[in-house]
Amino acid sequence: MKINVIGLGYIGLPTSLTMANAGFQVIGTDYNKKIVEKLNKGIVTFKEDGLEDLFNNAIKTGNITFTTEYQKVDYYIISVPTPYDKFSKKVDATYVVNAVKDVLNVCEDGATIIIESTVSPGTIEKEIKPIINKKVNLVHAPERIIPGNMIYELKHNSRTIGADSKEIGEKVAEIYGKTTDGEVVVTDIKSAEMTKVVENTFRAVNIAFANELAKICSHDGMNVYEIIRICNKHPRVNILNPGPGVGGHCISVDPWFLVGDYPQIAQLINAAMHINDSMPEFVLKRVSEVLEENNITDYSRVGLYGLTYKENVDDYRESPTLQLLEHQKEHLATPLKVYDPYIKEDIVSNQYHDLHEFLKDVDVVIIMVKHQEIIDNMNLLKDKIIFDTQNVCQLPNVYKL
Ligand code: SAJ
Repeated sequence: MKINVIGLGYIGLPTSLTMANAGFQVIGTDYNKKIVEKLNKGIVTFKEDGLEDLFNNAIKTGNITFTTEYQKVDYYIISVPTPYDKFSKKVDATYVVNAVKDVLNVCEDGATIIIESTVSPGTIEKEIKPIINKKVNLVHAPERIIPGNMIYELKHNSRTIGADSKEIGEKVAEIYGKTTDGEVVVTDIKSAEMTKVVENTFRAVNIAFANELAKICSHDGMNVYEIIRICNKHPRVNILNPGPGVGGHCISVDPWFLVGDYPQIAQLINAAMHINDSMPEFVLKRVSEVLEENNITDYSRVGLYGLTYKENVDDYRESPTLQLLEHQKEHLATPLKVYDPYIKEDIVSNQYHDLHEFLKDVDVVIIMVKHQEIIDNMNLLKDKIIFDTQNVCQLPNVYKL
């Protein structure tokens, strides 16, 4: 059985490799020539624990090839981005629609198109079904893997398969069952769409709760981490970690789909998203208080540690640091200095690529991301004023959220 995986990004690449390792014949397609060339040279295109091994094993099986062309096969897996429209907050399904159109140009009747990209409930009915001009089966199998632990989760997570017919759903479930030891649940398409968005919304709302607690505690001189630590000893309480904001292409995006589609109803979700979005500004406000307390007026010696949206990944999409810098541009003339061990190219001004150089040029360090590097090198900060948004620094001279 042949599978064509469309889109070789953060989800498509590991998915195609896992499928190949499970014994399927896989062709990975991406219209970005550079990605395909790199993969064909044996270079993995992003950093992720275990990805290189997965890649090397898949190549050894001889089951996988990479190309820019769409293929004539039995199964297609579409894993392309689904951003949201900043004004309407609704899902922008353009990439998925285009990928399906391209598949329809090459596939034969009887083929099955599995959409892994996250879409809001009803998108497949409203935007994909009207363009279907062949007898193909449409399935939604929303991806669920978490960056930082993707390879483990691909092998162990439960999967949701949404299909119009139980028979097709079961067939696709059988394929996914060969890649994961988690339960594979079959449902209808709209329910599958909804479950995925709900999962990420659940997390967004819970992070917002922790962030709001951080603001309340900060306002009234309480230690939010102490409060959460104690509350979480209750058998039915499990509060997440407050932080400098929410980034990435999932939790900071998907809940907006529900706000966009159900604006009158999704009140709690809307409030939660605004709370998370307010955190970079809150960090900036807290930092200005710290500077004032220390009689520092020169922002040019303030540095942000971390640019990625979370620890130990190289993905900086929608990252809290980028959000903070956007906000800072509007309010402060002096640009802050920035360093991240995972970002090799220059993406912002005043960016450093060496930790020691960075530390030489700053007196105040704002820990935005808890990369293992800074946890292992915390002693290098002992003479700095530290603002730790991640609660990882135990040094005496540290300020927290
Ligand atoms: N964050 C906090 N506090 C926390 C946890 C996270 O502030 O307690 C922040 C992170 O720093 C980051 C953001 O939230 O900026 C999101 O990080 P994350 O690790 O919670 O999740 P993602 O976006 O990397 O991956 C999520 C996962 N969804 C859920 O856990 C419900 C993953 O399983 C999905 O596959 C992924 O979204 C996706 O692609 O949709």
